[in-house]
Amino acid sequence: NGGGKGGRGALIVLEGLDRSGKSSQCARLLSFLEGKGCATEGWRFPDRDTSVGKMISAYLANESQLDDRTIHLLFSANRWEKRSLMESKLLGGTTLVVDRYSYSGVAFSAAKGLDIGWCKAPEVGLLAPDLVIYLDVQPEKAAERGGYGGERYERVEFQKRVAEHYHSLRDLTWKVVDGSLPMETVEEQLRELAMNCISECQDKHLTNLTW
Ligand code: NYM
Ligand code: MG
Repeated sequence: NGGGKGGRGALIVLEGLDRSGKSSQCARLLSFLEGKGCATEGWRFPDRDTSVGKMISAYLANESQLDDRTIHLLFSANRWEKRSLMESKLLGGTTLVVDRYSYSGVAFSAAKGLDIGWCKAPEVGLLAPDLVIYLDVQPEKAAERGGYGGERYERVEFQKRVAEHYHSLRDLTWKVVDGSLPMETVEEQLRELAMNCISECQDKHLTNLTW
């Protein structure tokens, strides 16, 4: 834990549209923190390795059809099934860099027209992040980057609605980083945010998402 003895790890979440650069930045941040001697793991949601995650993955690949509320609850269940491991890692001093979390859950489902309050409800009681970094990229710009893999939701019109919902979820604790800046600039900003967060959260208790 960055040299601090006995402190807990930080729960650091990266959010953003598809093709906003989250996954690359998570990987870069992870190797930076490891290089600093900080106990760190990279996580992502959906975690496609669990049995729930496999159902989600099949849905996203259009290999199965599921009712909108059903898939919403599966995404949430996929976080719940990792909650206790997440808590023990953090309490054991490991910082987690997480690619997507509850905010993806709410923003993507609400973009389909589901009620926001209904979407938030199953997330209550999951661990609250110490830091949420939103990689801000215009939907059109993200689409231009190419590499939408043809999964469900990977259409610019849909991503625009997701962006609006992300916008309404932002609160004072979010750090918005301009994801259209050069990769190295974004990387530098993330390093600083993460290092500050890790040192500050040492004396803070873990809390739950309330919403
Ligand atoms: N997604 C992700 C949701 O709709 N709800 C969620 O709770 C989460 C975590 O899954 N388009 C969507 C956002 C993405 C898709 O994620 C797959 P990724 O990071 O592209 O593997
Ligand atoms: Mg994707």
